[in-house]
Amino acid sequence: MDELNTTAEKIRTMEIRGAGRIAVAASAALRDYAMSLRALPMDEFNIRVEEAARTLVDTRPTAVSLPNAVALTKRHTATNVPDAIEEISGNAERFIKNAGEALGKIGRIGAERIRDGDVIMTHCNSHAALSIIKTAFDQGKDISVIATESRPRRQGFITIRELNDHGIPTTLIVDSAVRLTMKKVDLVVVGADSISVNGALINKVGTSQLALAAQEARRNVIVAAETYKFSPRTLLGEMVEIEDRSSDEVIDPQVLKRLPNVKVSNPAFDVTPAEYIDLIITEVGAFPPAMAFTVIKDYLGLELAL
Ligand code: RI2
Repeated sequence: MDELNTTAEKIRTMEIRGAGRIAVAASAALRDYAMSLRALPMDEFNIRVEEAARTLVDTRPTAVSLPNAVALTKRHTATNVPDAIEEISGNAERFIKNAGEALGKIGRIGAERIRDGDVIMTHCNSHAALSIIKTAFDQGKDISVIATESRPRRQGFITIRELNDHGIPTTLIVDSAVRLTMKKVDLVVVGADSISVNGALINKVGTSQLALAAQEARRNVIVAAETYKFSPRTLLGEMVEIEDRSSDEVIDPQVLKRLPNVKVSNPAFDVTPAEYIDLIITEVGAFPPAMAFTVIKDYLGLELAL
């Protein structure tokens, strides 16, 4: 369980981050852990796999990619341990391969929506959103990007480094400059941590401000999301939990200690209603948010809701 706990800790502390990456890391960790349980009797094996699955899922509450990846990896119909390990390993290999290929497909499908000369605003650091932007650039389109800083953890700095290394002209802005800067933007491209059955997007806090400003300025908002970022449990009325992270990410704890009347709230995500989203680009096609149910039913399976 040591290695699995190490992965869980890296996800919790965000050493491994991004909804897609945590899903892939969790799937691999569960596979490796299951393989280490070869000597156990079947019922003990199942109990340990369930415990490990819970440990991974409990690390971060918002990105549904994590429970989806764990559920898709752990399921098996075997009656003996070697067969169960084989099924789980196969599930993990499939999930990890599909997740990798999905990024390329999203890039190609999404790039169709980018025109020559477009100025694209993005928020935080999304591999799926960047795949669209990089693909459009690689197709020879003359594009540039406005990237938000994305406080408090400043994942925007990861984004500007990646864009810089790709040779894409990029402007960094602070989060509060989003509305003012929207005038210069042609469209917004962001990633997703979860998409609920009503087509609402749950993504890095501040995303809904980009969407509001885009709506006001009549700019399109495109979401880049693998199908495993759709939330089957929202079908049962479950709400996506918004992760509240430590105040240490926002303010020096020593400074806060000297301010007895001040507390810090640090929600890591926010919700953008479907009305603010024009298109969701997945690896199986581009969907309006109203088709979220179809994506869940046809590409994830309704049994994941249970
Ligand atoms: P990809 C990230 O969450 C951001 O909110 C980003 O938009 C989303 O995951 C999707 O990222 P965090 O882990 O899977 O930084 O597209 O909290 O890389």
